[in-house]
Amino acid sequence: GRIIHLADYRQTDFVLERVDLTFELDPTETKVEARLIFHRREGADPSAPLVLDGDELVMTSLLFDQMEMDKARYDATPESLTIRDLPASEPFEITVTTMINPEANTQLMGLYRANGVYCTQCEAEGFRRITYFPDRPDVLAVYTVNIIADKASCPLLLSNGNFLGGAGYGEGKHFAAWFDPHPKPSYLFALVAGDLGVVEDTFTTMSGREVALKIYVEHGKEPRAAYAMDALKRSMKWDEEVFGREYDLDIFMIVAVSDFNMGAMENKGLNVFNDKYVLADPEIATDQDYANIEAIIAHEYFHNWTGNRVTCRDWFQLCLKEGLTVYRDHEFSADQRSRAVKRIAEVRHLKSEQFPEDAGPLAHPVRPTKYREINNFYTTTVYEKGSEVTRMIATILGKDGFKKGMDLYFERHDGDAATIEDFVKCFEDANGVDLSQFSLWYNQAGTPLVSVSSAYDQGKGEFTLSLEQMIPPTPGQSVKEPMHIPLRFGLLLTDGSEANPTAVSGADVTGDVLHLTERRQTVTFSGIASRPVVSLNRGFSAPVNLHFEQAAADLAHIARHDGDLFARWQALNDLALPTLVDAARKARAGEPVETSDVLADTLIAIAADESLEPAFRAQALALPSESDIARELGSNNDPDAIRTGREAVLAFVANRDPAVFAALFAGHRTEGAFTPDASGAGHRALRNAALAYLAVSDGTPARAAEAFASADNMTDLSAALTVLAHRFPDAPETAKALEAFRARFADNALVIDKWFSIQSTIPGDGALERVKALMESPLFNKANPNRVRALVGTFAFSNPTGFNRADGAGYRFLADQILEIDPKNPQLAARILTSMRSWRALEEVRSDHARNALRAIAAGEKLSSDVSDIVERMLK
Ligand code: HT7
Ligand code: ZN
Repeated sequence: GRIIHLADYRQTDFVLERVDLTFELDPTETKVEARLIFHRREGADPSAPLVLDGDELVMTSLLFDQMEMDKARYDATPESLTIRDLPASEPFEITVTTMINPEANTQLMGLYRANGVYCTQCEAEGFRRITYFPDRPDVLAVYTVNIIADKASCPLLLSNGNFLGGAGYGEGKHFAAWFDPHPKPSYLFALVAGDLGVVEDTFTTMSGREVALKIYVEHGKEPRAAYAMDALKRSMKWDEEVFGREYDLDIFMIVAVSDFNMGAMENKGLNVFNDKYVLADPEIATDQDYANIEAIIAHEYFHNWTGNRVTCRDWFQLCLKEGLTVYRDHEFSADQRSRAVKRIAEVRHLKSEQFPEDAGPLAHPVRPTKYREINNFYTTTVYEKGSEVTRMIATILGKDGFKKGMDLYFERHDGDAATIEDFVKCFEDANGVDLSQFSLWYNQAGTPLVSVSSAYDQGKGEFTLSLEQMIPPTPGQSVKEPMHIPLRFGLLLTDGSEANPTAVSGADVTGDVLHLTERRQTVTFSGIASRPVVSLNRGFSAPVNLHFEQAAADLAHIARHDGDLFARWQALNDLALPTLVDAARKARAGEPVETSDVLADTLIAIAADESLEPAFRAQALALPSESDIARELGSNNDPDAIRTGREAVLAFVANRDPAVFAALFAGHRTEGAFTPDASGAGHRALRNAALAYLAVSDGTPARAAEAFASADNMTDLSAALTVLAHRFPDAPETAKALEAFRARFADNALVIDKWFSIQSTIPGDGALERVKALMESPLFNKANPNRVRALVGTFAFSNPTGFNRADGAGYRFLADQILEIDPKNPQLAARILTSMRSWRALEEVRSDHARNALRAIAAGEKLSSDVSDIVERMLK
């Protein structure tokens, strides 16, 4: 495929006024008739042809103003339809008919049929697989949709907007008509048809309109949609209260489907979800599943304003809707749960997913300037770093300033296809500020490194911070400008209170935010009576790496006393990382690992502190992961040594005071009926974190086996099974528990995915053989993306020692899988392949094997543009 450049953007020559679609659904021969009314844009070249996009299309008829079109006036290929000699100004009508095969659509883009349900996925460029169309987000039109289908197998016929009516239609068929009054781009089109059960409710908006809410799921699974419905109503209310945004149709529908490439899709009025993010009850869903459902339901709903009412001018602007909407769903979850705990989870995720992407061959700016395959830009950089950039705008402008900017954005751009420049300008205009330096966050890739040192002058009562920023080179960007980095901070005194400097010089400091804007800055705080401990980048106000050699005692002080709970967790993390990095180095050199009393004692003190919320204590107990350690090491990584070192530190903590863990395990059992709220989840998280440590100090599977046997919810059941499988893979108790779990949930694919994931992440050399054996299980289905992600994806992404086997067998296995998946589902293949994004940071033996595996993929025949784009960037 060719490379698309942001700089080449230009408007279309034709304006699309209306779209009328008629679908005659059939599993293998669906007929799509599209009536499109266009006029030439004022000022456009009067001789320019109309060029419509297609993808694997077969055209059976083409009419111009309802008359068969002269063959000399058009060219149709599967990839495009070009029509010449069109009117200079007056509107005209094109009616194009295509035939498509939903059964054969294994890519899951466009119209497909899986499990007997017809369903569409059009973002980013799926609509062109349905009909010829100007398939780009800046073409907005009003749609009418008619659906004709077999009445028995498809009693349900859904599309965007409001229901117009329906009736019988010949023998055994019926039809339904839908009208969406809101102009929309084609990527937000949706159609669903099939036989599904429904859960219904209503929501009364702030202006008093009643909206019908419907969630469609497989028959019999209706009770499992109750939590999603609850989350939806809370999302609708929150968007009214916090952003002043009201829903704008009479009906809002969600459909859960079992075959889906991503989490969910925000089609106007008709969101389509991966059923994994809808279905839940205590027997099948973990607390994490509930939290994910809440977040994704909110995310897709929030897109109604940030994405749908205000959409993107082109796909380079993807972060305009995604970064902003992730920020909104993060804020929603923070308001629904514990803000600090939510922030810790976000930062953990950002560091473990986005930071590696930004440090490797796939690094790209939050707003890229070129792409080959847009599907490959639905990345953690666009989503999560995009959200962090939005969060920084809120940090810089304050809550009210941010609100003013958002209000102006909705007022100015409702109904528009906007750009990042439009967005930033709203914050500038609403607040009278200049955000041009800040905008570098959208354009410069790479995680900034901020190096810090401090000095205290007792005589002068002055404390100085010296800061230096460096943005590492990334593909295509070797030289970078200094950025505007907002750092929240506090100066902690020995008694835990905060110093209030009488004066500050050397940087802009507003409230508790220090604005680092130059390459190097020295900031002096006056009137400081005793040496303070700096708590820097509180709340992770800026997505940067900090290099600040703070004494272990200072970090322990922050961990125990900071008023900001997030800062306490961060200090613990900063305390643990050097110990773990050193342990990995020692293990690599075959030397004994040194442990740390301060670390163990601080961890245990926080875990045992009953004044702190349990969810926070559970987060505190989770040591930085093997991939966190790998990232800190940076290069020449040996995953086995990293694990050996980490295991030694973990064993030291586990054996330091097992009675504390035993007390936590015993004291935090949740009794009575399960509730998926944050408080209950916190108790379970703390109890299960304690169980993981106890398994190490016990050295036997008895306690975990007992926990497995007595668990009365999926959170506890899967936690116990994980401890058994990961700590005692060969124990008979483990075999028994795995078999009991399989037998109990064999008819529930979503739960079996947990069974696959738990086993695919058992560390060590045996993992690959285990994964291969599981792929032979009758419960595995390589045509289903959730199954493939749960087994193959989880193995490659989350089993560092098993996947990165020194003999390279893990990489060769992945290469074979990618080549097998690619012809059927290129998006899925490309995404799983990104698990190798940090291959260059591996030690030489492994990186040689990894390179060879990547080359084997690159040499594959008929690679999709998705996979070839990723593999070529990784090898560059
Ligand atoms: N906007 C959606 C992104 C998306 C997608 C979803 C399902 C399948 C294919 C997809 N391609 C892009 C999801 C979201 O961010 O809300
Ligand atoms: Zn989104």
